[in-house]
Amino acid sequence: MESAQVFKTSHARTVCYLSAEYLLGPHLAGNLVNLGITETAREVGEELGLDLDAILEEEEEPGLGNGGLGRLAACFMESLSTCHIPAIGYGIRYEFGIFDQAIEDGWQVERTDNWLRNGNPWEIPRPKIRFSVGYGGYTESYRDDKGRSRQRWQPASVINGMAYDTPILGYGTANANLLRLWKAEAPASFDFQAFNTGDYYGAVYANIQAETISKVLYPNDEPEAGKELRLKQQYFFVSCSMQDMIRLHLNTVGPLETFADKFVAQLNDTHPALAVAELMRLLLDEHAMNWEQAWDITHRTFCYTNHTLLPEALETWSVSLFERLLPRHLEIVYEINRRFLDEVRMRFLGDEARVWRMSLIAEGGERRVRMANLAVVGSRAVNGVAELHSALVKATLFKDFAELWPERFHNVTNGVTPRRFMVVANPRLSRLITATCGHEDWIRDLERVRELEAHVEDAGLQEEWRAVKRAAKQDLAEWMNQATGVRLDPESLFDVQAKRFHEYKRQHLKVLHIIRCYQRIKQGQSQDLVPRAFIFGGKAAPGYFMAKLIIKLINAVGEVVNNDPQVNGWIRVAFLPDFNVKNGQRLYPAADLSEQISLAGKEASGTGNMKFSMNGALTIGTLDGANVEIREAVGAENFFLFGMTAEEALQRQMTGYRPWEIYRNDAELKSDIDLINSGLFSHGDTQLFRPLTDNLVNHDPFMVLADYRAYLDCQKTVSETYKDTPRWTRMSILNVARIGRFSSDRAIREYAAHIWKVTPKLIEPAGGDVA
Ligand code: GL4
Repeated sequence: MESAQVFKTSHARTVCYLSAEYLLGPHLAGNLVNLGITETAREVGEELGLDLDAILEEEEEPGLGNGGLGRLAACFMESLSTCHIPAIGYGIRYEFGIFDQAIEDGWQVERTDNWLRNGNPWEIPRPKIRFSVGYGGYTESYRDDKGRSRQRWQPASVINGMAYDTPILGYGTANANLLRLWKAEAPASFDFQAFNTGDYYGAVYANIQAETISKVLYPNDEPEAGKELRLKQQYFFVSCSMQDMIRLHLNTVGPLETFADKFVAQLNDTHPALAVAELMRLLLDEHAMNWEQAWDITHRTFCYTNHTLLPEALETWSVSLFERLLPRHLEIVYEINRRFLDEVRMRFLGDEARVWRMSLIAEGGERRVRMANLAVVGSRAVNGVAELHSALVKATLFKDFAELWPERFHNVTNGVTPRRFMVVANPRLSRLITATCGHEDWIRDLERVRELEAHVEDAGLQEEWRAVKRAAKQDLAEWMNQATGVRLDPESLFDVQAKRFHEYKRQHLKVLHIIRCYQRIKQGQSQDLVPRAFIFGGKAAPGYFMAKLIIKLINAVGEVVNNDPQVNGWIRVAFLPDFNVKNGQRLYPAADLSEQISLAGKEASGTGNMKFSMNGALTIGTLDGANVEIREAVGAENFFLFGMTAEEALQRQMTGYRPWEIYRNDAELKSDIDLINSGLFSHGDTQLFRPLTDNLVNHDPFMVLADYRAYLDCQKTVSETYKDTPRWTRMSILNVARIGRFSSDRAIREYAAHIWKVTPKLIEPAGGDVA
């Protein structure tokens, strides 16, 4: 309340983060850390006979996101508060977040995530903050009281959005920002006409329809777009948010002419890109501005972050669906496009092919609205999420736009919050860092973990460092045994790949490595190996057949490997079910090796790579996403690099990639794939994994086979290095010591300075004290 009051009265410039996803994770532990009262809470709990850890275990996490993109939004909200930047996070209060994953007979099974079942003590319902949102209907021209010709929208149906606020605390500060999530509801009274004519059920049904809009999160990471309800969701939250921003502005600052000075709105990917058209509509139709004025404000308000280059994740909506749902917005998009394409034509005389490529409307075949183009045209800044990704954004996806507006394109490399992913997740390591550096300031200024570097040769520190890792591995082993019955040996190398399942992330490359280890041990060639526990975690989109088959394959290989006494002392395979924020917090501290093995050019950034490294895991990875910068930061000698570069991969695709030739020419690879096809992992069923193996041999869109040999060679280096315990420990310490750049505080400060042009506003605590 203090923050809200100060931001209001001081007219502080405010960041509005618009995101369809927030993967928050449990609140309690994070809030205790940020208030500096974890130990106090523990002691008070003890006096009352309550065990704090048991209480923390109980908390149901709000899983309102799929993966990296949603978790990034959560880290950013926490860093915005920590960095004292006035901000509001806008999103959707899904009644059902990301599904809970169970594993049955090795297959992923989805269960609904009923996170609100026992209520949600963290949110504040705001019944007075409600907006109506229209859909469908038609538009019409009319003359206003000054005789000017204007356009207005008569929607066919209207629903309400109500605000639910969750305070997001910063670390060691009184600053708190709001996460404002919208819940869809029927308008106050239901259809009385239907009610009066006796259609009671029909009238209530319409209400139920309204509420479906915020019912459930679409469970696709890198989604395949096109669902009508998803477009409704997007418009719903964007419309409520824009109306709320206008309300706030009118209530505090005043005239809308200064709207873009008060607010900057960050589009988290294209999911909220409709906000560009919605703000235009509100300014033109509801606030009677002319086009030039409205466009100037809109264009100065928005900035857009691109999070993926995968073509299937680039949102487009069929013009016919768009028109049916949002007829007024389509008119506005057409007018934006008309003016924009005139600009392109003037700049590139006669280049109609370029005009065709840049248009907000894809022509030829079914006409579609291109949301990414709308986001770029409607924003004053566009950024990618890692250096490589931002370069590819300019060179490929938005090449034409970067030629037209080079100054509009930026990079801001992602980061993650050290409060959750170090202090909360790994208290032992955090204590050791604090003891070694002699202060806790690294928690708010992660660059200061670099002070560890001075102690890297200290044998005492090395010893304690190993003990910390060992204890985390012991914890995870116990948890795993409870959850899955798989026994892991804490003495073995914990080799972890945890992230959403997607072919481009190449979990199947990891599986081929496991099968190779298995065969080598069976053939008595284990001399190059070290005992390893292969640990996977991650969800597959429920409709993504290949990803689900890879999960099944992992579990199938695990069943054979874990039950074969001949290899048991060497390797184990475990699948941690229901990878989410809470389970991630168990995993990151326990990892020795972090698998970041996507095909170069495909992973925009990755953030798991940062979380593992922060917890002292060494990375085996390709030159993809933020791996490139992590390797630069921690030192090439402390990173296991393998595989093609993005450029090499592209070259090879273009000159004709023939995976079957690799398959035929590499005897070990062939025998690994053939072993899958033999039915060994499927109780004799030789067909079960065929879709996967046939695809690898014949198409291999993510070039698993091309990187197989390099990956195995690199894994050999990993094993050799692991045998040299002091060396591995030094590398681990250096990974943590040099990871400071990858704090989300740094990312937020870059956005604030270069993109948002917003300055911190420190809140002085009123009354009570903040640690
Ligand atoms: C993602 C990227 O795939 C991931 O590399 C990135 O770290 C994350 C946050 O920027 O965004 N894009 C989509 S879509 N989902 C993601 O996780």
